[in-house]
Parts: sequence; C-alpha cells; structure tokens
Amino acid sequence: MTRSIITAAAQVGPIARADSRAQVVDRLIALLREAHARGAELVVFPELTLTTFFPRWHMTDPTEISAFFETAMPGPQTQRLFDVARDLRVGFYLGYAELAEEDGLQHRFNTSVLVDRAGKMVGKYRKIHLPGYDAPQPERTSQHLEKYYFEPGNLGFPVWRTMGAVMGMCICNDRRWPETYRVMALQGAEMILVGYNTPDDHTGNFDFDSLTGFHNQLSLQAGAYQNSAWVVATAKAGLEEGSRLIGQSMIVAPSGQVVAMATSTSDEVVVARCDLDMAALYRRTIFDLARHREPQHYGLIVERKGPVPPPEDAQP
Ligand code: CDT
Repeated sequence: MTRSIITAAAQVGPIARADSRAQVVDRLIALLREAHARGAELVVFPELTLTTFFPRWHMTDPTEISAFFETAMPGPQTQRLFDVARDLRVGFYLGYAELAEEDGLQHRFNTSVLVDRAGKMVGKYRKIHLPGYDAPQPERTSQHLEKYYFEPGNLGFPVWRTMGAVMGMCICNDRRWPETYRVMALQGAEMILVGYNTPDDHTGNFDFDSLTGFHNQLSLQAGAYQNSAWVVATAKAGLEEGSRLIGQSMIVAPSGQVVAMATSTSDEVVVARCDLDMAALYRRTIFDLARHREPQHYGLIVERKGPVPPPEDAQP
C-alpha cells in the first residue's frame, strides 16, 4: 500500500515591521485554507513567520525586542491559526521567535513547532546553525544579527513519528549543513521540513550572492537525495523593509527532483503528493545506511567547533 502525504509549502510574501500579528495570522489562515482546498494534509510555513525578519536591525531596548517574540505557542494571537488547522484537519510547521524561561532564566531561540492534524503539538525544534553576527558590522550595507538575538538551539535534531511518517524539522541556515539532514536521516526521517528567510545579499560578496538561488536549490536537492528524504522548504519572500528575500519555496523528492516550486515572491501555495515509499526505496538500495555506511572507516570525527587543523607535516 502506498503511503503518501499531500503537502503544501505556504510561502509568505513580505511582512512590514508595522504589520500586526493579527494581519499576519489572517494571511496564514488564507494560505492554510487554500492549501486545504487543494488537498493538503500538511502545510509548511516559513522561518520567523509571524513578523518581519527583525534580525536585520540592531535593537537595544528590551521592550522593543520582546515585541518580536512569543512567550507561548499557541498564544492569544496565534490560537486562531491552530483552531482553523484543527477544524480542517491540516497539520503544520510554523517558525517563530521564542522567548523561553528555563532554569529561572530567559532564553531566546529561533524556533519551529510541528502540529498534527488533530491540533496536537507534536514537536519543537530550535535553530542550531545561527548565521550572521552577534554585533553590528559597520562595513556591511545590511545587517544579519541572529547571533545577537538568539542562542543556538538546545534540543538537537529530533524526529517524530506523526501523520503517518517520520518527520524532522530544521530552520533556514541549517539547510546548508549536511549534518542537519544526516542526523535526522540516521533516525529514520522520511520528511524534513524547513522554513527560511534568505536575503539575496547575505554574503556581501556579489560573486557569491549572485548564486543565492542556486545554493538554495543545491542544498535542498542534495540534502533530500543523499538522505533519501522529502524536503519541504518554505520561504518568506519578496521586498521586505528594503531587503530582497528570495522565494523558490519548493518540495523536493528523495530522488533530488524538485516536484513543485513557487514562481512568485508573494503569498503563494505550492502542493505535491509526497510518496513516502519513494524515501524507503532509496533507503533500501543505494542509501541503505546500515549496509553501506562505514563510519568506522571515516577516521576520527573531531567534536570541535571550526575546521580540523591540517597534519603537522602538511605542505602549505
Ligand atoms: N535566516 C537565515 O538563516 N538566513 C541565512 C542567510 C543569512 S547569512 C548572513 C541563510 O542561510 O539563508
């Protein structure tokens, strides 16, 4: 019997700094309803879906910063979205800025949650690979201050058996790192859900920035193929407060093929039926991790941050 989940990437166009949560949630509900009308059982929203991409600004006033964060999920502003999704029996991934209290201390994370078709919160992920800087860079024309606003996630890359599949989550920059997919694939992930906000000037070097769309696709397709998983990737897109966020929301099959892609940088839903047996086929054959993966022969994997230094006698 074929196992499949009809899945939507619900791309969100620009959100202005002045837009209220209510305005954004209205847009998300409209996208959710459209996805449902097109048969979707699972909808993936972007990273930091509920506000403009605020790490582009250096704010110092704690009250101003807190306004971009959620202390509860669902909270008073987002409960409507959860209610509509439950009534329509649609599961979803939602990215948001989380203000958490742990061990009596406040922590800020770039977070996503996974909610099943009955409205139950299945899982939470906190972004591990935070890009950018922890302080403004005066020489740069645009800022990216995720390391200033967030701590690296402390939940690892868990996977969940839900909605008839094994699913994992990651957030934006995580999608560029092979470890992200591999850690989830080693736990059996069949679907990897990711939201992103990617400005087209993010390296500050035009040689690289001109390849932003290519690198987005390359990362998602390689991650899907090398790990035999569906990858559902959703952008916040368009000209947002002077920043050009790429779109290209896409659904990638375990074959590495892109089966659906957004054509705009506005609110847009793309839908595909994700056949989970396709993930199983690759994992039984070319990427049978138990039979073909050889970690004992890879040499020492050093658990350290940054590159491994070359051997002493290496030629320059
Ligand atoms: N949000 C996010 O992670 N964006 C990064 C680009 C910014 S790097 C300064 C990304 O990897 O798409």
